[in-house]
Amino acid sequence: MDSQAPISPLSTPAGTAASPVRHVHGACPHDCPDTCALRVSVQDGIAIRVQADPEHERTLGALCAKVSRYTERTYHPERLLHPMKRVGPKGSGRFQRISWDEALDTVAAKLKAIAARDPEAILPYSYAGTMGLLQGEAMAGRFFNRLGASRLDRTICASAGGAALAATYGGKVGMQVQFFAESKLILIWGSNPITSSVHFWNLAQQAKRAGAKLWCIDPRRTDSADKCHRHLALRPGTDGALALALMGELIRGDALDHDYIQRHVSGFDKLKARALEWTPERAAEVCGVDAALIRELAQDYATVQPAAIRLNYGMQRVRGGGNAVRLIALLPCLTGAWRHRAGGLLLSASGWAAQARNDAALQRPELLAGRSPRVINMSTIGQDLLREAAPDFGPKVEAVVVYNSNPVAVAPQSAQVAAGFQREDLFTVVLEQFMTDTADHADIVLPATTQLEHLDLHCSYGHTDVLINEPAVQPMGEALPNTEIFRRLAARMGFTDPCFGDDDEALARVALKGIDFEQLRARGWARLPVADAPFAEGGFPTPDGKVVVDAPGLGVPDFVPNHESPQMTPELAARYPLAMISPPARNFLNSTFVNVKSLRDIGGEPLLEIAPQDAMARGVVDGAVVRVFNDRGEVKLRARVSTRARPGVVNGLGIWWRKLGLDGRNVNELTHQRLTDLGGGPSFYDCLVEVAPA
Ligand SMILES: Nc1nc2c(c(=O)[nH]1)N[C@H]1C(S)=C(S)[C@@H](COP(=O)(O)OP(=O)(O)OC[C@H]3O[C@@H](n4cnc5c(=O)[nH]c(N)nc54)[C@H](O)[C@@H]3O)O[C@H]1N2
Ligand SMILES: Nc1nc2c(c(=O)[nH]1)N[C@H]1C(S)=C(S)[C@@H](COP(=O)(O)OP(=O)(O)OC[C@H]3O[C@@H](n4cnc5c(=O)[nH]c(N)nc54)[C@H](O)[C@@H]3O)O[C@H]1N2
Ligand code: SF4
Ligand SMILES: [Mo]
Repeated sequence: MDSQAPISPLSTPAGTAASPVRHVHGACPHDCPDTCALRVSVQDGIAIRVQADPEHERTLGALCAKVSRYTERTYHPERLLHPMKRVGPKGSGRFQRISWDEALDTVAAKLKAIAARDPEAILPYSYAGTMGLLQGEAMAGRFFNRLGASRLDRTICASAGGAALAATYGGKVGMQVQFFAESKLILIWGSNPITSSVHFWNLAQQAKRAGAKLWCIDPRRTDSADKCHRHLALRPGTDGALALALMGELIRGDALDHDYIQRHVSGFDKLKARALEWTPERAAEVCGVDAALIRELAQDYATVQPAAIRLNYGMQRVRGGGNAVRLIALLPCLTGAWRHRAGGLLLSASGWAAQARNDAALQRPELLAGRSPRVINMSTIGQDLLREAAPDFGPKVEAVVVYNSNPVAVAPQSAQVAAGFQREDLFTVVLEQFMTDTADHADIVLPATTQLEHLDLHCSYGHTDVLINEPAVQPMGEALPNTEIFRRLAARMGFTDPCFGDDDEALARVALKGIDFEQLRARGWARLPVADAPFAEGGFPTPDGKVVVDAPGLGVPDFVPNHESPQMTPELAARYPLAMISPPARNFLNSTFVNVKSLRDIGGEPLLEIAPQDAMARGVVDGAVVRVFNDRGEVKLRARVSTRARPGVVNGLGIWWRKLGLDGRNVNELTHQRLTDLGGGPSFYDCLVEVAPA
């Protein structure tokens, strides 16, 4: 369908003189740590080009391939341009155009009727389709607070690691990304930056050219692993064991910074005995790697400074993800790596922006008026949509309002998620730009604007700048910003609180503290005040400024094996001997962009990488369609026999739209809804499967 003509002509009709090109400050809206500043070129009301803002240092002069083509998204022939109501069975994707009046009246009438019984039977479901402060939880937050709807625990990506950082450092804080360029040793841990953080990768390359040694710690031999000096391909979910062995080696070799530990780490003695139990040989057994490689890594980490760790969320999507992050986060505290601005660790920088964000001014928690609605974890949406009312649960979910997310594709254990969204007695509203798997299940679809059509403000979890995104063009068709949709819905619901009258500019003006809005507007971005080496002298955002080893209620961190592993479930491991991970694909962003044909063509088909010996043992040949299955279900993928997969592990790449897959499903057919040790996160990469020729 991508072959249809675009909605708006990108060229000027013959015979008319083109007006001058105007440049607009933009920000990339996507869930990516790089948060690039955009320069949008507009001519005759049409966005003709999206480029890097050359003035913004962190954008390093270039965008990724996906967002360089952002105009293809805005002018995509399949954009949703008007409200629709479903006319076929749920999931069939058969819809009919309706007016905004009919759409809003229908939604308001339904929500009012449910709220009259119990507003907690209504659930918002959103994540990071846009990371914008306005089009995220601003007007939406006000709306659901005023309604008293169930609250959503937004755990689907980063909550295990986030909780671990909070327990250890006191917040989501870390190194400033630009100083990785000066590091002499970089551990790229659970991250594939060529795919997921290409600007960080650029900095790591600068360091490499200046003589730094790069390690990649990842079960998959990624493009990034290929370009590092060393690759430690451990089994999924064994990072905690590796971290303990590294610590053990640091202690045995007395490579500790005793002064830093004494002044800035509390409770280290409690960890010492545990770490000493972990030799490289013991960890090698658990991780499935060579002990010599662990020794070499420990030796490098003990002797090379400045040493920096780029941790990413890939490694915390397993049962023990929280404990593993706590252990890894302690490493730079034991060697005093934090003394250098090019040393330490970066998992998330979003805590630096927390001081500037005024979420309460946007979301208005006081509209709850003393109510404290139940909380539903977005990572268990499958089972929760199928639950009946119960004292430990509350009312059955009767309505879901989805925005900025595609749960039918991205949430674990899709069979349950799809069954939940197919419930005939569930009323589903989806605010979307495209007809996703989730929109297919809606009763009412409401068309949302893209980043070129609305105002927004952005913080970053990879750097410490804040950005503005000015609307570059008029909304396409009848699409509206999320803010405006919730504003109009509020009016239909009879919510008369004055805050529902705030326009987007009014929201933008209260969203950030300590940032001059006019200056932000003029320049496009502003820098938060963060020290170059923030923890050189301790001063972590914990109550006493020290790093925490023995966290209240959590104890001392330890290695925690996977939910599905030979240690925990030997019987299951015998039937399903392969561990499946499903990391992001380079040309998609989660399930976003799967419908952009030029990007999908690069991805080809949903692939399963399988190691040659595992393929041979199963009669699987390269290029064949295989069944990948476990007790939860089955999905068909195209096998790629490749040493990118280590023995015993298969890699199912990208989050494909189910309907664009080989059999109307994707890898989340196989994942489960058990949660991580900390933060209640999903354990997508903690999943045993078997593979057979289809
Ligand atoms: N192009 C692109 N960019 C993206 C995304 C995308 O989908 N596409 N997604 C965005 C999002 S939502 C996020 S959260 C970020 C970060 O997203 P992440 O999920 O951190 O993505 P990656 O950088 O691909 O890192 C994941 C890496 O962890 C590896 N891995 C899997 N299990 C384990 C394990 O148990 N231990 C270790 N050590 N490694 C493991 C995988 O093989 C993979 O290479 O990226 C963002 N950027
Ligand atoms: N198997 C497996 N599953 C995973 C992961 C994995 O690695 N493996 N990764 C997980 C991770 S890290 C994450 S973050 C989640 C991501 O999950 P989601 O946040 O749901 O991400 P997307 O799939 O990108 O879906 C976002 C949707 O928001 C829409 N959108 C974008 N901007 C707007 C807007 O302004 N208004 C409205 N109304 N809609 C908008 C887009 O069109 C898109 O369909 O997936 C998780 N699922
Ligand atoms: S997806 Fe990431 S790399 Fe690409 S433009 Fe957005 S912020 Fe930059
Ligand atoms: Mo994510």
